[in-house]
Amino acid sequence: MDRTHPNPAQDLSAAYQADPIAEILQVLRQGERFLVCSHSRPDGDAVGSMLAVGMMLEQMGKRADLVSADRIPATYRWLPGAGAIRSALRVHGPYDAVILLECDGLERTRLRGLEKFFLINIDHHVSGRPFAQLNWIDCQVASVGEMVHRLALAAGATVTPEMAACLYTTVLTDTGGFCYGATRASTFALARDLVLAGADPVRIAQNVYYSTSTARILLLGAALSNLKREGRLAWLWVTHQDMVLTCAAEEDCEGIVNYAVCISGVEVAVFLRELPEQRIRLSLRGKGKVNVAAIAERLGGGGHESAAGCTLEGPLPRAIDEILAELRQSVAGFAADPH
Ligand SMILES: [Mn+2]
Repeated sequence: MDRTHPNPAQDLSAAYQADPIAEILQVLRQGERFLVCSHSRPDGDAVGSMLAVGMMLEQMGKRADLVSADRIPATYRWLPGAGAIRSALRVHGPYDAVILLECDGLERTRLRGLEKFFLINIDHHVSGRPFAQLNWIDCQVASVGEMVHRLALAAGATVTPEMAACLYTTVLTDTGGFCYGATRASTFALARDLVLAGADPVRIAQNVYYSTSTARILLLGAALSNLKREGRLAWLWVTHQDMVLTCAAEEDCEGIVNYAVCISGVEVAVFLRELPEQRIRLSLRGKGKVNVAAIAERLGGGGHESAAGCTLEGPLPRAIDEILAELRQSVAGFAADPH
C-alpha cells in the first residue's frame, strides 16, 4: 500500500499488516499532526495509552491532540498530562491520521467527524475488527499500553518516568492488579521495566485503588443489598434512583461487578445499571471457564474473555431475565456447585 498519500478510501483488504509497527511508524513519521482517541467512558488502559502515545509523538517532534467523548474519571486525572485531554463530541482540524486505541469501531469513541481521516486502529480486544486503514490487533497482550510501549521503543522514544507511570497504570488496571487471565510472565517483565523507568507502583496503586469517593462506596452498598446468587452465577444491580440518591457518577460503577465474581464458587457475575432512559448497562465478569465476550457480543456488546459489557433494553427485571437465560446456558455443563 502506498502511504505517501494517506487516503481514507483505501481498500481494507490489506487490513492486517505483515509488520504493523513499521507501517504505523511510517505514517507517524510522514505526518505532522495527529489525533489520539479511545473509547467513550475511558478506563485506565484508554487514558494511560492515550497519554503515552501523546508523549511519544511529542518526542518525535509531532503535534498530538488528545480527545475523549467523556471526561477523564477522577481515578485517572492525576496521570501526567491528563489535563491536556480535551472533552468533545466532534473533532475538527487537519490531521494526518487518527490513532484509535481500544476501539472495535469508530462508534466506540462516540466522537463525530472521524470518518474522513486516515485511521490507525490499535486494539487488544477479542472483539477487535480491522475497520481502519491500518490495524494492529493483538489479543495476547494484557493492555493496549503494552502495545504502545512496543511502538514507543520501535520509534526510538525514551520511556520517561511520566510515560512509564501512564503505561504502568494501563497494565495494573487492565489486569485487575495482575489477577486477570492475560497476566503472564511478560506482563511482570513489562511492569518491572516500567518501574525501572520511573513508575512508582505504590503511588500508582494508591491513586487507583485507595482514592475512592464516598458516593462510590454508598453506591456499592446499594448494589450489594441487591446481590443475588444462583449456583455458579451471581448478579447485582443499581437503579437510576440509587445513582441519584448516592450522588454517584457513571464512573463510580466501575468495578462493582468484581464484588460478585469474587464469591467462592461463582464462575460468572453480572452488574446491571439502569440508565435514565430505561436502557440497562451490563458488566460481565468470568473467572476463565466462560467466555463472557462471546455472550456480550451476541447481545451487541464486546470485550475480553473474562471482562465484557453490553447494553440491553429495560426495564431492569426484563434485562435480568435476558442475561440470566444466556448465563444459565453458559454454566449448564459445569458440575453441581458444592458451595
Ligand atoms: Mn484494555
